[in-house]
Parts: sequence; C-alpha cells; structure tokens
Amino acid sequence: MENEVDLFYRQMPKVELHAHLNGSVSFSTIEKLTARKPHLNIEHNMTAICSGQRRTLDECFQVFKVIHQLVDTEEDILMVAKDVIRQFADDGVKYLELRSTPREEKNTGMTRRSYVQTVIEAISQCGNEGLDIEVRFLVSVDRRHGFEVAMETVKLAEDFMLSTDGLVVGLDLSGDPTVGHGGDLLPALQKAKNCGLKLSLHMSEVPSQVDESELLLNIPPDRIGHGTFLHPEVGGAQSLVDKVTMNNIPLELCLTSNVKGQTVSSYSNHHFLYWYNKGHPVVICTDDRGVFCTELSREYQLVASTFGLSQEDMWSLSHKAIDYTFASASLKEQLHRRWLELRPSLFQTVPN
Ligand code: 6MZ
Repeated sequence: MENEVDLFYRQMPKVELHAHLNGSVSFSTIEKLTARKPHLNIEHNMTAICSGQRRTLDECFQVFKVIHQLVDTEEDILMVAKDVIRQFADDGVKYLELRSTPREEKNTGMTRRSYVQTVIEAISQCGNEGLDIEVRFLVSVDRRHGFEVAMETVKLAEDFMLSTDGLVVGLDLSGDPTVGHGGDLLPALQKAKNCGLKLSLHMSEVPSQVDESELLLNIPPDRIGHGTFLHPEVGGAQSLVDKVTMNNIPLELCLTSNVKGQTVSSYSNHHFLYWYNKGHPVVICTDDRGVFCTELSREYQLVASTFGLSQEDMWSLSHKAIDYTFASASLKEQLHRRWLELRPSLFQTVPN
C-alpha cells in the first residue's frame, strides 16, 4: 500500500531527462523477454541490482550486456520502449526524454537505422494510446565504439531529427566512462551541435577525468550527465566548476544509480547538495530505473528525506526542470501551464 508521501511524489508532475532505454526495463518486461528467449537462461539477479545491493560500475556495465542479449530484435525494442514509456507515465512523468544507443545485430538483421525507427514507432504508438506523457528521443553515442561509429550515429540522429518533426531532439554521450577518451569524439559532438542537435554529455562520472571534461565543456554541452567528480573537493577542478556555472549548464543527477554503482559513497554524500546549495540548475533523474530498481518518484522522495527538503522545495525542483528540457518553446509553455493546473490538487490549497 502506498503511504501519503509515496502518493504525493507519484502524483507530482515530473520531467525525466536522463533515462537509458535498456537500463529502464522493468522486472515484468524482463519476464516477457526471458519467456521469449528461455535458451539464454537469464535470471532476474543478472538484470537488476536490487534493494541493499551494490556493484562496481564495471559490474553495472556487465548487466547492460545481459539485457542487450535479451533485447536484440525490432520486436523486442518496440515492446521494451512501449512498456518503459507506459511505466514512466504511471509514475507521474509528464515529459520524458528517452535515450538509447542504436545497435546493429547481425544475427537478427536489426540495423542502427531500424533500431531508431522502431523507438520512434513506439513513441508514436504510445501517443496514439492517449497516454498522459510527451516523449522525445536522444540518440546515444557509446564512447566504447570509437570515432567512426560516433560519426555514423550523429548522421543518423540528424536524419531522424529532420524526418520526425522534432521527436529526435538531441545526442547523448554515454557508455563505460573508463573506456576510451571523450576527446577523440569531439569532432562528432561538434558536428551534432552544429546541425542543431542538443547535447547531453556524461562527464566526470568517475575520478581523474579533468582533461576530458575540460575538452567537453569547451563545446559546450547543453546538459551534463552525472558530473560526479567535477568540483575540486572530490578531485575535480575549479576551472571545470567555473565553466559549468558560467554557461549555466544543468546537471542530470541520478542518486540511486551513483550509490549502487559506488561512485558516490552514500545518499548524503551525493553531489546534489554541492550544486543545489550554489543555486545551480539540477534535475533529478533515474538513469536506469530497471537496473537500479527505482522510480523517479522515489528519487524525489529520497532527495527530500536525505537533504531535509520540503514538498514545496521538491515541487520547485520539478517545475524548474521544464526549462532544462530540449522541448520546443511552445511545449515548455504548455508544460508550465500543466504544472500550475495540477498544483492545487496536489497541495490541496489555492496556488499563490
Ligand atoms: C554511462 C550508461 C550508464 O543505450 O542500450 N549507460 N553510460 N554511465 C551509466 N551509469 C550507470 N547507464 C547506462 O541503454 C544501455 C546503455 O546506456 C549506457 C551504456 O552505454 C549502456 O550500454 P541503451 O538503451
């Protein structure tokens, strides 16, 4: 049974800006996938890190490999993307920017292009179901795959941005941060920016990436994923903080992911507080809600209880996040109106 606080955060309208498709697959969807592919012998503890468990970041990346084995056809992608969108809608998310890495699977004939096409199809089918959620897509570049694939992915993202009437809004740089150097991908990222794609870049997710972060911040990106080790207190650099603050670049913060992946030692030590206390734009996100067994409403609740923030403070965080989306100006305006309409029933008072 949901208590009042759970209900408040579920009902609070929210924006989700950092959600990897294959990391967001729920237990019930995994069950459908394992039923389709029993020969893989995949058990639930291989696809999720549940309550109380922690893994190294490296072990987290092994989990994605297992999920990728389960999701290797266009049919799988369609089901997974629709389930993920419906589950975010059930959790009170009104605007979702989903991201995913186009994957080629020689065995099943899936191509990077058909992969993106299928995610777009899932978004449009969910739109036709009348779900109360707007969805946009960020095409992900996996840093592990190097420059050639990055360039190909940017081209794909550009083509779909032009052909989908604004459903594809940007490019994400992600993947195992300990592999490869983001600097090698700069021309691809710059090309994406020049053609009008918004950039959300994973940055300083692990220590000792000051040089790489300097280069990436020079572009500069429109949002930063994690940014765990940017500030000097944790081995980053003041010059990085200065660039982030000067350009007012919002940070996408995913508390449970960072704690379970052990890049942050505890919720109370999370860098949320550093940036929040500065008054810098931050947005609370899930990263991989399936793998880390969380939900966006739960992440909001955790931030409130860990840092002693009120429901009003949390409302304000959720409301401000609209400005950090890659949505068009008119959609942002529409979302702002929606938030103000929903506010009285949430607080059961007359809005100011
Ligand atoms: C960096 C991450 C990530 O793209 O197949 N991904 N990249 N840091 C993280 N922190 C835990 N979590 C997920 O979704 C899975 C892929 O998202 C990226 C990785 O590249 C992973 O393979 P898609 O939908």
